[in-house]
Amino acid sequence: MMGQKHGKKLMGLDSRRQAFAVFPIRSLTAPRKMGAESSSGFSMIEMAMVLVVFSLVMGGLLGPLSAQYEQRRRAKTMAAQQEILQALYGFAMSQTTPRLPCPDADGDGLENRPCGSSGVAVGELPWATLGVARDDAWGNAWGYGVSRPLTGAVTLTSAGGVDIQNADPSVAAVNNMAAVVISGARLAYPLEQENRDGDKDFIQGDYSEKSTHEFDDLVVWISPNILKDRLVKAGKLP
Ligand SMILES: [Ca+2]
Ligand SMILES: [Ca+2]
Repeated sequence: MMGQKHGKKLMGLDSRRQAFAVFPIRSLTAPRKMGAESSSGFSMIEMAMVLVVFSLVMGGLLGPLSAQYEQRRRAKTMAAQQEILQALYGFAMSQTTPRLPCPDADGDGLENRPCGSSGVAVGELPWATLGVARDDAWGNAWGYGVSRPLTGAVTLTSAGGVDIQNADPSVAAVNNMAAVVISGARLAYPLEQENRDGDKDFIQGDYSEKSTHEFDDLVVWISPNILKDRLVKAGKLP
């Protein structure tokens, strides 16, 4: 009897164990599968929401961020242009006969002289001759125009020949300048063609994205009056 009871008990245990042995497999796999499905379903909704929020945030951030980078490039380029002007004044003072350098005509950064005696010589800035940055912040070579007579000698009676109109036609042009240095900046707009056509006329202006008035070139120049003043102060002109 005992043995039978014990045997039944054992059998009962075995069957419970079997039941447990089966149940955990079902109970652990089945609910997990459900959980996995529901959590992956939730994740997809969540992901979609995250993506929407992300794109909204990035859309809102990228515009100002790229504008900020662009602003930094413009500031860097304007600072480089001020250095170039100082280098041009320094170059003029350092010559036995004070003069401005000719443009670089073959891309080696050195002036190609002589470059004529009348009108305006146009080319790239002789950055290596001057010892300044080779490019603007966008990697463009600097454009350079110089009044040819001033590449021979600057005297107290020298006048320049570089004419710089304003992108805003209501603003007066600056005519008869000694030299001009141009950064094409980020884009080449139709208005800016005047800065690349190789003649004595150039165009400056405020940054503009206004349709048909787009302009982003950065243009600086040397007035012959300031050049002469510097040369007198340096004792190079009487
Ligand atoms: Ca431009
Ligand atoms: Ca022109």
